Amino acid sequence: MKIKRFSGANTREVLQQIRGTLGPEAVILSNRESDGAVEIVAAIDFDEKQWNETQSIPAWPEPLRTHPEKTEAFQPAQLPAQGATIAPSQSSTNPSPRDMSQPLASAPLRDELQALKQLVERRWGPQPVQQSAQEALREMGFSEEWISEFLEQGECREWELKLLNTLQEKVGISQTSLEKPGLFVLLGPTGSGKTTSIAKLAAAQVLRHGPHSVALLTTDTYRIAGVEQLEIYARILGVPLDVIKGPEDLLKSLEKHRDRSWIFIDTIGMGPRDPRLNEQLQWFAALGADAQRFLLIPASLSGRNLATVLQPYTDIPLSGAIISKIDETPAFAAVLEWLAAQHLPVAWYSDGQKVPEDMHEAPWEQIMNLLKMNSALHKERLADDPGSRYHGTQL
Ligand SMILES: Nc1nc2c(ncn2[C@@H]2O[C@H](COP(=O)(O)OP(=O)(O)OP(=O)(O)O)[C@@H](O)[C@H]2O)c(=O)[nH]1
Ligand SMILES: [Mg+2]
Repeated sequence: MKIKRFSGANTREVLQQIRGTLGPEAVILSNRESDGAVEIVAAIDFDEKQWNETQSIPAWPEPLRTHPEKTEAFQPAQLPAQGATIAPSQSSTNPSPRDMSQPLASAPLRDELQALKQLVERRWGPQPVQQSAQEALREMGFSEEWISEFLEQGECREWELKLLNTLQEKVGISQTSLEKPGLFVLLGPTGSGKTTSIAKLAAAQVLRHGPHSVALLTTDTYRIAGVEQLEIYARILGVPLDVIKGPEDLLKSLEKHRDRSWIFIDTIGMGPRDPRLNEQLQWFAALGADAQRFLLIPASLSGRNLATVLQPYTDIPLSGAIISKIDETPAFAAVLEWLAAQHLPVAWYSDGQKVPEDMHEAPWEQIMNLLKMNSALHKERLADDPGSRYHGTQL
């Protein structure tokens, strides 16, 4: 057994000396503070029997200063791991044999070691993972309330995978596919991209099945150039366009085009308080399961705007949402939160004005990539490598 006394300005320094001299297996036999210095007696190859024989020798007698092998008697402590609480302390003013009923470490020493421990945890513990997840989710546009609920649900290390699963489960993907013929109605706030999206969807079907499979209808009779915009697309695609002024027109047109497999209906965008909006929504609600209604949601909508503007559309049955203009916003998670609350799945998303290439199907892996790529955390990467911009699956 080798016993040695070490001293230094503070516990940390002395522990380092002990580790350096005796190694990590050393045990601490005693410690005390004297004249602002810390003294610790430590041993290696500790022999309890041999040690107990020294118990008759009074602790910290004067000769001990010159014979460090002989020291006070008490249970030895293993050299603590970095930051762990260590063995006992003795009063420097009244050296006496240690009272075994007293706590092993003095309050200042305990505090110092506790502070050390916390420092280590802050730097290398689990907290940074949680923090970086929190920051990334904020950058994506999730609300504070949503983030805390999400992070409370357990382990944060795999948070991206957990987010993907959560979105898949709470929002989901619309079962609608352009593969199957149908009547597709696009609804949504003013300027959300309804007409452009109709053009994109119709163009994709014309390219696949030819112009005879497609017809376009529009209710946009109020706005100057409302019809003209779609007329231009209809002419380019070589498909018919009917203007609908009421429910009778709608039924007549549907009858007229019953041999066409894909019918797309563009609707007029109106403010949420416009009474005509409800009237129009009722026309399409009346079509029941014969029609598939999709809500266009600009990716940049958030907060109270989002809830107010979209509220009128929550009263009719919808098949899914189209998130538009994803290219225009760095953070669109607010839209995903709203969709989750409404249990409304995503059908497509658009990320540009080009017809038809800027409309995409929406598997969640792609939406997750867009969330990450758009968020500020990824802007730097984008700047370094513009080619890394993600392009989704085209229609
Ligand atoms: N950047 C970007 N612009 C888009 C996208 N989709 C549509 N736009 C543009 O947004 C503007 C409005 O699009 P429209 O298709 O006319 O929108 P709307 O919903 O039909 O508008 P109203 O009929 O007035 O209600 C046009 O300039 C489109 O080119 C998109 O995904 N990204
Ligand atoms: Mg329009």
